[in-house]
Amino acid sequence: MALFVAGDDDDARTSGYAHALHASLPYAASFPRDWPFTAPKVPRCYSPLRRGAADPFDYGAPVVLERLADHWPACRTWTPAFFSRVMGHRTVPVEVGAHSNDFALQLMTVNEFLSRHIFQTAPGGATGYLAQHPLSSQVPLLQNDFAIPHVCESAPHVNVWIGPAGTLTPFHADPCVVVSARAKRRSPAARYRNVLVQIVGCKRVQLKQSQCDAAEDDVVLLGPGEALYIPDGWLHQVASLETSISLSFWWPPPLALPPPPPPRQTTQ
Ligand SMILES: O=C(O)CCC(=O)C(=O)O
Repeated sequence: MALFVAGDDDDARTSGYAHALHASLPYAASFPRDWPFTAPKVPRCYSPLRRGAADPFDYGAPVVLERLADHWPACRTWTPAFFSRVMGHRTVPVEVGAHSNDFALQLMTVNEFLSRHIFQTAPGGATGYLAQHPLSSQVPLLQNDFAIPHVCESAPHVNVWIGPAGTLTPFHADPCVVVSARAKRRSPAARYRNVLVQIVGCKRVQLKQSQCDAAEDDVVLLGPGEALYIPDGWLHQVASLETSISLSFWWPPPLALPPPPPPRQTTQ
C-alpha cells in the first residue's frame, strides 16, 4: 500500500503519473504499456479553473476536467442498488450482445437488467449495456443529482450509460451511432460536442481527430468525478474497465456568426 502526494506544477505530468499508478492496479492489462514513462497527450485541468487565462480549455481539443462531478450527489448515491430501489420497475432499452458490433436492443425492466447483466453474468456471456439512454428525462428525479456542466454552450442532450466491465463502444463521432448487424441507428448529420462524465467505475477512452489521423490514439483513463470534453467531430472509442455509470452531455457547437461590421466613420 502506498500514498502518492504531489502538486501539479509540472504541466500535468504528476497527475498523469498518478493516473498511471492507479491504472496499474486492478486493470493493468488494459492500459498502454508505455505509461507511466510518457506524459499524457490530453491535458488535464482542474475544472473550477477552466475558463481562466492559463486554462487549456478552448473547445478545439480534448481535455480532462478533473473533479467536475466530485460534489454531485450522483457520485455518492448512484449505485445499482439505488437504481433498483428507485426505478426497478421502469422499462428501459438494453443493448444485449456478445460484443458492441453485434447486439440486439431488448426492452426490460431496470431490475431485470441489473440482475441479468450487473449482479451476475448472463448465460452465454452476452453483455447487456443500458447505453445512450435519456434516463433522467424518463425519471426526472435523477436531475436533482447532477448539474449541467458549465462548459455546455446550450441545453445538452443528457444520456446515461450503465454497464458491467467489458462494454465497448467502438470508434464514432457524436452523436453516437453504433451500427450493428441487428440494430442500426441512423447517423444524424449534425456534429455534437460532448462532456462525458464518469460517475461510477473507470473507463478507458481512445481518441483521434479523424479517420486519417495516423498518429497514435490519445488514451484517457476516466475515474469517478472526472469528465472528458470531446470536441465535435473527434472519434472516440470507450471501454469500461469495471461496472460503470457515466453521463454524456451532447450539444451542437454554436453557429459561427459573421464578424460584426466595422464601426461607421463619422465625418465632421
Ligand atoms: O461510455 C460509452 O460507452 C460511450 C460514451 C460515448 O461514446 C459518448 O458519450 O459519445
